[in-house]
Amino acid sequence: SGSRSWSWQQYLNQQKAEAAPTTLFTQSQSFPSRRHGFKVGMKLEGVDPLHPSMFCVLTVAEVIGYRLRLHIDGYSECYDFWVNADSADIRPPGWCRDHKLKLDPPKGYSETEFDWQLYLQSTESQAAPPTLFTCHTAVSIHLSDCGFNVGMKLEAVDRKNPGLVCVASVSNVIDNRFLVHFDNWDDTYDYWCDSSSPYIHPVGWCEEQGRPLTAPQGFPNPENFLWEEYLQATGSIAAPSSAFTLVRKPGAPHGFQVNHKLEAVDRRNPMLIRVATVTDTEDYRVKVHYDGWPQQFDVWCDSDLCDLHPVGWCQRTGHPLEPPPGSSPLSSPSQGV
Ligand code: MLY
Repeated sequence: SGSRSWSWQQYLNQQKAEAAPTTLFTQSQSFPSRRHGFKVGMKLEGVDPLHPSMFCVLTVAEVIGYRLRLHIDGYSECYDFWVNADSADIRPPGWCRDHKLKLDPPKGYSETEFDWQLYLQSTESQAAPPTLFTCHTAVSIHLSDCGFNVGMKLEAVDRKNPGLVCVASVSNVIDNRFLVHFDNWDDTYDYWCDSSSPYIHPVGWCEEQGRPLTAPQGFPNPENFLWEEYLQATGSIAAPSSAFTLVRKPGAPHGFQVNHKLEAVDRRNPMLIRVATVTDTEDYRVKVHYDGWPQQFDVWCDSDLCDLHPVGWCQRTGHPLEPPPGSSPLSSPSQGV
């Protein structure tokens, strides 16, 4: 009931604050251009968020507005995760086979014995039709050359340890996105990005910048790491510097400003979207404060994170919006207060 009578317009007036302009949001953060057709029970393939190198078998477990809770078949519900319906990380059944990618089968199935047709029959479930996916297979053929190929080496920020720039490889390429993998580390540090990511640099960047480069795990005397020798020893080539397309402008290129209001997925309870405020900015990141919550819950995120949305997104997509707890109850015309 609280959320029914809560209104952004009144809240913005009362707080003397501004909504972050919709032009600052990327396409995947903005208002969707069409309805989605996903239904609970449909099966699909997608990237495992905890192991970004793996595609796994998923079931739509819950649909709220434009967001889907996905379940990894055969595994505990504690691994369920939320995506927007237009996520680039989800694909229709058969997609991995068609693209010669390894699909991690549901727990209990071996890779060789897993067969989608039989699986759909035995689980009496429906494959999510390919038309529901934003990234159609046909498109990928045209966009395939992003300049990064599997095996190419680069220098990349370890986003779990953002102080480190490390020796890394391109370990997969899909459409215009590729998977960054850190040499000799497990895939839990991997991430998907495109050629404009601020977290990737060509071989030699650290030396040029006078910054330390973190050698591959277990590298004998890492302080003597030399790219030339390493490329030769591993029989690999550097990603060409022309493939890195970030054009760096000074200042915060995203345009978000302190006090801009927006709607943000709650990082601790990703089922919820909250009224939020930008409280600090960096070149490619914003600090998000959940209105009405202590500052200790503030989170830094990439400005293009698909869990940030313009004011009005929840209403437009049919998702509940969590108003600030304890915000003074606002009057609504229907209540005549
Ligand atoms: N202290 C961390 C550092 C891991 C860094 C991994 N990067 C380079 C991919 C640890 O040892 O877990």
